Amino acid sequence: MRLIPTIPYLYEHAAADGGGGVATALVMETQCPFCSVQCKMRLTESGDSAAGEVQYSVEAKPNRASEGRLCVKGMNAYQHAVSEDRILYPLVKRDGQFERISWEDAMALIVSRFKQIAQESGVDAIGLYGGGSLTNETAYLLGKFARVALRSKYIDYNGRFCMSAAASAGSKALGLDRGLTNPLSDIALAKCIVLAGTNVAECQPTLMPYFTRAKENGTFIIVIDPRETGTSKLADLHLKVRPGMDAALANGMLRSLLDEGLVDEAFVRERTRGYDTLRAHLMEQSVEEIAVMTGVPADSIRRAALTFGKASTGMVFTARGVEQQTDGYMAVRNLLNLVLLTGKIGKAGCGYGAITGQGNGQGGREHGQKADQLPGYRSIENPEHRAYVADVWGVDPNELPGKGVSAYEMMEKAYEGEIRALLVMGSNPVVSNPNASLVQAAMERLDLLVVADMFMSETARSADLILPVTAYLENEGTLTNLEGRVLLREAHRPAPGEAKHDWRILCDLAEGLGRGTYFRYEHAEQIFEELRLASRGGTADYYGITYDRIRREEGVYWPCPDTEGEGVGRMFETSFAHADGRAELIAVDNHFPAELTDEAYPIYLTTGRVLSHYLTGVQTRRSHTLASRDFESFVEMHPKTAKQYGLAEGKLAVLTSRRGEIVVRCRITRTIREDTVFVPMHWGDSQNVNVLTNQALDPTCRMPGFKVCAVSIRPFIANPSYEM
Ligand SMILES: Nc1nc2c(c(=O)[nH]1)N[C@H]1C(S)=C(S)[C@@H](COP(=O)(O)OP(=O)(O)OC[C@H]3O[C@@H](n4cnc5c(=O)[nH]c(N)nc54)[C@H](O)[C@@H]3O)O[C@H]1N2
Ligand SMILES: Nc1nc2c(c(=O)[nH]1)N[C@H]1C(S)=C(S)[C@@H](COP(=O)(O)OP(=O)(O)OC[C@H]3O[C@@H](n4cnc5c(=O)[nH]c(N)nc54)[C@H](O)[C@@H]3O)O[C@H]1N2
Ligand code: SF4
Ligand SMILES: [Mo]
Repeated sequence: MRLIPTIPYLYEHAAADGGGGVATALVMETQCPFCSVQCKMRLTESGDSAAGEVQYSVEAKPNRASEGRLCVKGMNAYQHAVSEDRILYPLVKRDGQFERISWEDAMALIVSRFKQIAQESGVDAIGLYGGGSLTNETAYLLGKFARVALRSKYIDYNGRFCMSAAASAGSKALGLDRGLTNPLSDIALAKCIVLAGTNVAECQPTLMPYFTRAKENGTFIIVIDPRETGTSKLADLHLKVRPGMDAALANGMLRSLLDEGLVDEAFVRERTRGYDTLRAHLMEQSVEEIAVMTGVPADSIRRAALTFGKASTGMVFTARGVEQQTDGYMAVRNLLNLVLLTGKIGKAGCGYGAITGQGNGQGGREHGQKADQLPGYRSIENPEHRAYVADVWGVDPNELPGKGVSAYEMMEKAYEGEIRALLVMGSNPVVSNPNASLVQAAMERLDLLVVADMFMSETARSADLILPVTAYLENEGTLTNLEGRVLLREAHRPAPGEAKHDWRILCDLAEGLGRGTYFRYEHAEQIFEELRLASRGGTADYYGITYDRIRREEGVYWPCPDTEGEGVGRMFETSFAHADGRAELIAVDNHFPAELTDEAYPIYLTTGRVLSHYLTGVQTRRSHTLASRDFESFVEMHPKTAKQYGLAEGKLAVLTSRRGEIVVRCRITRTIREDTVFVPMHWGDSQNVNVLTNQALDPTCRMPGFKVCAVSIRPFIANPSYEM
């Protein structure tokens, strides 16, 4: 790997030290750019940059969540940031080729095209698409930019595919959505833990010791997953559910609780509403029928329910396995029913956690880059909320647009021509959206696609303009980890080439659009100061949090309405966040996936992650250490399934769904259900699994059903002797 050409400040250091080739070091206290744990680390860059000899060393730094651990992604996260693949200058596409363009010309071009498109088709013809890797400051500013600079209603972000089911379920059931309702330290106190559709071992590896510690204390761990994973190795009981059937499985568990008299009547009476309806609904459920639907034996369903119900303390965690379903909202609600009926929330060792995904998956969903949201988790449809935020922004509330549509629906609008220009900041939608072929076509049809990224992602390739942005080592800002703890990521490395901070790009564009007076910031902290005010009094209240306080306290939990008071670690100890203080129970039907298997497409496909790669792989594939661990995609398949379709370990398989086909290599393992195959999501082009996935959305939260669609499988080369 070659490093980006030269790092001027190292020259300066060398010269100051007496010049020519003297070794210097830059020590960076930073945090990992990848998952929601946000592990802290110290990165040291040393050597002689003049001679092109630069070395890096990484040390984990203790902080409360990671306790001084780093996983393999964190250890190697510097590699992509310093790689020569970084885009260093703005690029414009002319005659199908990218050419260097100055920032001034790039901005002038975007502004004139935005103005022209708005004039011809209205402001809603311009869309914005954000991401959960962006800092709170940028995410906040992106929302403000859409509503104040462009005044377009079309803004959404990749968190729609990530957090929307759990977020809407938490908001409706508990009155507030904060990923974990407890501090991580509560895990060791839980006597029974349900891990539903979450693969912590590969996705938040530095959290595993919390669960192993619990296990050492005798905690009973129940894993719900169609596959065996690093996480299921912890399980005392593994329910290998048929993909998409978690809501039904939870009904089986709830009915068993009722049958055994394990409902916490006092808690249900005093702290919830809706029990009578739920009870009547559960009395109509049959555990035997549910066993057939879900593929989980009735005995196992009862055992899981009894163990959880009888345990003195317990926690339920969900992640994308349960949530990325066309009934993801309801599936999470039913697992929340389990928590609430047993009274296991708001006490030490009791609670619910939706394990957040992206680095700022939590903060990114709170401050306005979602179609229907204003800062502080306020609603763009609520007149009081609009008035409050408009006042902070100094605009007339009537100027603020209404709510737009969800991420995939924006892609459909681009395909249909209603959205004509799109600015993508912090996402690679061509690989991460369902039904990716339509999304690719939508990008091609846009009159103007602007992508702000560090790399030439699959989406950037289709862009008319690419704007180079700073990476985590260069861009200061706050991120909120999976516990709801707001952390400050300091930045020490100068931007390479002409890369700019995301927020700076938004300010410059606003200036060009004649709305610069609302976007005058010199540094990230000024944006955070405004965010504090804009979130004040909202459910995600950051008012009491300041950069200085975060530095002093190593992170502060929200809600934190007061600069003196503590943030809240364990939530709902005495009341829930609804006006009446109660949590809401709800009757949930036994939903089936939007697409069932049939003769033509006889196998379920589920998708997810592996340890060494991150999301669409744009960053991790540019790290030689990580890329070499898994250099291509694969399909995980049971030996019986492989035999049935003429496949074997290492052979290439063609997977076909109603939407398209991909070619991936077989990994044969007994650890997956026979009716299901698994393909990771980290590769694009001919290995992009989202070419296969179904665009059907959850009716409540608009989450796509990434975790189940129907496919057929065949060998890539029918005669095995020809295979490479
Ligand atoms: N290494 C790595 N870590 C990551 C990421 C990454 O890309 N790579 N991404 C980050 C992000 S943004 C996210 S959102 C999180 C995701 O974290 P997770 O949600 O834990 O990860 P996934 O692998 O998508 O899915 C989890 C499990 O769900 C199972 N599953 C599939 N279908 C079903 C089903 O129908 N029901 C149930 N109960 N389980 C099912 C899969 O087999 C898988 O083991 O990880 C974060 N951490
Ligand atoms: N089939 C299937 N599809 C899925 C999922 C699944 O489980 N299965 N999971 C879904 C989930 S949970 C998620 S979160 C999405 C994620 O999907 P994407 O949003 O597409 O994920 P990333 O690969 O993180 O893309 C981020 C892009 O932004 C760039 N980037 C990183 N940091 C910054 C920054 O600070 N500023 C800017 N401007 N750019 C930056 C990266 O280089 C990269 O190109 O995928 C979803 N898609
Ligand atoms: S990927 Fe997640 S667990 Fe691994 S070092 Fe980064 S923040 Fe920590
Ligand atoms: Mo995610």
